[in-house]
Amino acid sequence: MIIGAGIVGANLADELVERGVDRVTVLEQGPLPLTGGSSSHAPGLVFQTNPSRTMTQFARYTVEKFSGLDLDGDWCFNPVGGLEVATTPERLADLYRKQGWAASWGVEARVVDPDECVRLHPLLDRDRVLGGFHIPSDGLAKAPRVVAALVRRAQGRGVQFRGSTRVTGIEQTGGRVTGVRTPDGVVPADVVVCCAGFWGRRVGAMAGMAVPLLPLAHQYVRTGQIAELVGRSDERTEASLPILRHQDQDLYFREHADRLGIGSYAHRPMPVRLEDLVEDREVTASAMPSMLPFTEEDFAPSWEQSRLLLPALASTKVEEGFNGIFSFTPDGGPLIGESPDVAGFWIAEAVWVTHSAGVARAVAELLTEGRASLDLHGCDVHRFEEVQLPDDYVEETSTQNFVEVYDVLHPLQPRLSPRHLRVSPFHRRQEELGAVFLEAAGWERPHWYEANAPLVDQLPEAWVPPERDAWSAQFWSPVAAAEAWRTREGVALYDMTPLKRLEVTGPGALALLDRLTTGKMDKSVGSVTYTLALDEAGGIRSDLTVARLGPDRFQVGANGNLDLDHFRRHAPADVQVRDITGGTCCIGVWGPLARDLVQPLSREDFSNEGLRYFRAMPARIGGVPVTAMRLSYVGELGWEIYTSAEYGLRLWDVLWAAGQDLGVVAAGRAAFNSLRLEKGYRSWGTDMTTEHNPYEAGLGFAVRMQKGEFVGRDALAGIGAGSVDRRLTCLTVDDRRSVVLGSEPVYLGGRAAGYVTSAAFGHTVGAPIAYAWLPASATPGTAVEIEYFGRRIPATVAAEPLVDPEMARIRR
Ligand code: FAD
Ligand code: THG
Repeated sequence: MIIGAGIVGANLADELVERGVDRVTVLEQGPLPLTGGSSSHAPGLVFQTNPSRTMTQFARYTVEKFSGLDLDGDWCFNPVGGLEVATTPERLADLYRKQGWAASWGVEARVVDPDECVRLHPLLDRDRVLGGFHIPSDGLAKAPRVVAALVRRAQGRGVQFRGSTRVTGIEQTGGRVTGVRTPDGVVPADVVVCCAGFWGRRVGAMAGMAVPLLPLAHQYVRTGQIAELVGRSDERTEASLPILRHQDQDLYFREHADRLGIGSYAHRPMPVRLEDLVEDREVTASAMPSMLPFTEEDFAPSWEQSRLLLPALASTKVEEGFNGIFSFTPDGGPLIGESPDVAGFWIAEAVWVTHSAGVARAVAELLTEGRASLDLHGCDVHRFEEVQLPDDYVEETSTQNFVEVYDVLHPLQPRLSPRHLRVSPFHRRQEELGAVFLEAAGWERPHWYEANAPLVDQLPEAWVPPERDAWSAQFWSPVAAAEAWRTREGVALYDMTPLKRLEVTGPGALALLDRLTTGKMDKSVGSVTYTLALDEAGGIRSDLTVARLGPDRFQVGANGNLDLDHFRRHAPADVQVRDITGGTCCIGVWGPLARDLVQPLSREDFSNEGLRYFRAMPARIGGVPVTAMRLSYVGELGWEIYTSAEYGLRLWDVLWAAGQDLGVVAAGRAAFNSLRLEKGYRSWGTDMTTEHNPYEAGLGFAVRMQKGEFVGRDALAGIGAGSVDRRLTCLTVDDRRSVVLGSEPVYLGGRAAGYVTSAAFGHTVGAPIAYAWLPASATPGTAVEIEYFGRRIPATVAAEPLVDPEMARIRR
């Protein structure tokens, strides 16, 4: 059962029948096929290039699929190409960054000069344009026609579509969906996928599911006739010039035969309350529930700007306009996933036309195969933390997303509000030390501490970091080099509180962990295991540490809320899975002097024999009850020291005071990320995802094939480190100074052959490090080039890890 016959619902019905699913029904509140939802008025610009690889792949599939569709011979996709223009130097630079994403994700595109911009789009004012980004395979999707074509095709293959049928409730028994309620009665269904677009929150609520999206209005107008366009395209072809973006002014343009359509994000955010919509009225191409009356004054500045960019508009005016409604989310990503409480109730919402076919294909794969071929972690509705689900958070952040939709955003740029949603117990001390905080999952996380600035002048010659370019210097400080130095040569305190922690307890806990991970879990109490959670196809869902704290009690160090959702979903009745992140805290005490700091504070034995590498024990440190785990993501001697939240500040103060003679520093995420890359430790979600198996990711050592059955085992049979064709590969930059940030394309023999996942300057090795997905043929010593803002930076494949391959530092 699919709710909603917009571009998402129609594509999903089509993808499901294509996979042999029968008895599919689509219920739609509006008439068919023009339902009155967002897809019924969308101008359908498809710009494929996106910072997210997954979103770009979704878009590529949309282009491919719609290109093969027509309705009675009329086009569904018009490949006019895409052109984004720059009118500021910052934007021009950003277009080069986009060119990099396109190359990384496999879209052919290039930055072009102003003359070429004008040749491609003759209406442009040559003097205003500094350059453009041209994507020949972008174009226009005719969304209402795609819906009509897909409805027809799916009907022909047995899908039932019922228009004018509103879903008013979700029926469930014993935590499973059984059907949906409509004014005509209950329609039974064992699987329900809600594709209700911006109505999604309302339908989600019927199943008790939080759907973090906000309906916002966005202005779109059509001009009168433009002399320069007469004769170029007719009503049937509609357009021949590339779709155009003028992101410096939050505008986009397309042709409607001899007129232009202009969309604007430049106006004030206009959140929409569903209660205020006029529903149940006739739907025509110009009047429907998802279209609000045009507010002309909001468009005035955009009209001015449009006329500056396209002087030909001087001879015409805005002839008609509307404020159209669609969905925004806290991070701009779509919302895909199954309800945690009502099995069989799924959503696929906050999806642009651009990504619609790709999202539908992924959902169809999830429903038929249990997994999607593309990495969905940025789309999964369970990526949000509890604090990110309330209405005020969703409204504020989604509105911010609307405002910033076309802004040039640095990958580390934090939102300014809401902040301070979650702070660790040491927050006050961190502020006193001049912590520069960025935000993740609602947590305030120190990136470096200004109190360490004097150490920069004391850096030994070999540790002095090179100057950075202005872009990579943002949200970075040379203080990070000092903190890395003190970690490798002294001792440092890291706030590990935001690391997601789950407690898995109960008689079935061991069996559950054994089944869901690749490691041997039946080890002695006190063992800690680095392990992987795989999907059925052997793709990496997460990498975890599992500490056995009691026969039936485990503490799992996880990567995020998706892990919580995964474990909860699979936990039988005799296992409890609890998120203990908030009630606890953690300090990583790491460095060659870590033992000198900790041992005098405790009567427990912190010697190498007393607590071996990858072992955990309860202890008291300065009178504070803790659990100490001997492991280190930065690759140094030391422990993760956990305690409950109320002792956190005391723990920090005790360690801090005792460390003064040893020159202890507080260190932040910037140093942390650099140190972990030097040690070759992967970061799930960035370095590897469900798209990669453990051998490709260099994590085969964490897979115990001999242990017996576990999820993903069958898929790995016969695969090994030697049989993969691509690998997560360590690169160092040859000039030892050009830093890259991630997502850049990597060229091998002059051809784009892969892309950077994580990158950082390696302070210990004195060179920038980049991890990249590359063909397995790129073995150590291979020369490659990384493209950064259009510049090719020579780099070399290195044997990894770069620091302490013999584990001497960590095991002493
Ligand atoms: P919809 O098309 O809204 O479909 C949801 C359907 O669910 C509706 O038909 C609705 O009637 C039905 N429904 C809701 N509740 C119920 C219920 N209780 N029972 C039964 N049925 C129900 N995207 C692009 O990619 N490119 C663009 O150029 C572009 N331009 C845009 C311009 C404007 C002005 C606007 C407003 C949006 C634009 N978008 C664009 C975004 C795009 O239109 C939407 O993201 C997309 O159409 C959403 O598709 P959907 O299928 O999720 O939602
Ligand atoms: N600490 C804890 N849990 C975690 C992380 C952490 N869970 C999520 C994430 N981080 C997991 N990532 C890693 C990556 C590497 C290591 C630990 C956690 C690590 N690896 C050793 C190595 O590769 O040499 C493992 C050696 C072994 O298996 O014995 O230490 O930061 N609590």
